[in-house]
Amino acid sequence: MPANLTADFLKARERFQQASTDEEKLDALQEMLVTIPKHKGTEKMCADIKRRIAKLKEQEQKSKKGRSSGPESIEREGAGQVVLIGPPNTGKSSLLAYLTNAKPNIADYPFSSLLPVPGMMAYQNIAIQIIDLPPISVDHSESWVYNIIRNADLAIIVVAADDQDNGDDPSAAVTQIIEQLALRHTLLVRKRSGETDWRRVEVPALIVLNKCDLARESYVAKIIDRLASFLPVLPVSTVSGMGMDKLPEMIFSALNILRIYTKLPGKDPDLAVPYTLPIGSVVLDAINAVHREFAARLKFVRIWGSGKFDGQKIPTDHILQDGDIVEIHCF
Ligand SMILES: Nc1nc2c(ncn2[C@@H]2O[C@H](COP(=O)(O)OP(=O)(O)OP(=O)(O)O)[C@@H](O)[C@H]2O)c(=O)[nH]1
Ligand SMILES: [Mg+2]
Repeated sequence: MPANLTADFLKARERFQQASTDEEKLDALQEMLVTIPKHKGTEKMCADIKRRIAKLKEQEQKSKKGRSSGPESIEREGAGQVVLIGPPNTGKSSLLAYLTNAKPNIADYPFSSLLPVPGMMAYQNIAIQIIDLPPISVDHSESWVYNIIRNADLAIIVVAADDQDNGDDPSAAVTQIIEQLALRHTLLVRKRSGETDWRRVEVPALIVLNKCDLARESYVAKIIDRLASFLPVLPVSTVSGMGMDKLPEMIFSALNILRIYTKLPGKDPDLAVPYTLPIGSVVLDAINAVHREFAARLKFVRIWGSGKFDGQKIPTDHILQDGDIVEIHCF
């Protein structure tokens, strides 16, 4: 049976044949698997592509295990992972130092950060991880920077308002960052659409316009207007502190998470340590977060929260709200 291969498939196969690294090969093979017409005549080819993908993934896993995690890999901590990205010298490291106890290198020359620096930001009763990254520029960025961004829960593009008299427009810098990431199949979005595939990821993002202490109010207002057409934007200054009190709340709400508390029957809930789950999570997600085994041994769940459910038994597909308290009864 003729395979009727599409132009997209042939392009991907050519890319595979010319690939020099395993990463490039894997990328091309995955594209081949998506674009190959699925019918009886291509079954063998599909199986062959899948076998090659599995082999490359296995090799990748093995080499990852053998390698001790390098300085550019950051272990996830807290209720969410937020990355600070942007052009050189805009105040990314200064923001990290302001929001957390971390001590990144801050300097008045560009490209002063070479490695990621994590810190923990306290927000009410949770901690959110903030990672300061080296700057992104067209001809100077390393691939691990993009990998960290792809895996983040939220990206903050940091641009600066200090160049008002040179006609330098921060929205041009924002466009460039968005494009640089799009080239690497990483889309910065207001809200995830869920329309992604194995290669394309969506990362929710905000813009922080820093160094507003150095700019005229009218200039800041004009730039904010422009930036707001891309993503939500907040004007700040890490020197005067302007706007900085609003940033933690903005980060928390952009993370799209809710806090759930648990209690033992007859006892008060522990309100100091919430579980955090994505908005839209149901009671079963909370049960699994507390203990994987509880779902199998579940008798019933009572919930307190939003004023109307005090102590009521609820089904496991009940949608949770921020601040709900659940009491799990097991056999
Ligand atoms: N006036 C003013 N200066 C700032 C502000 N934020 C940071 N700076 C200064 O700007 C310079 C660059 O700050 P960094 O925090 O190192 O900037 P960065 O974006 O991390 O720089 P790279 O890592 O090189 O990309 C330093 O001299 C800071 O003191 C601000 O809000 N206002
Ligand atoms: Mg820096």
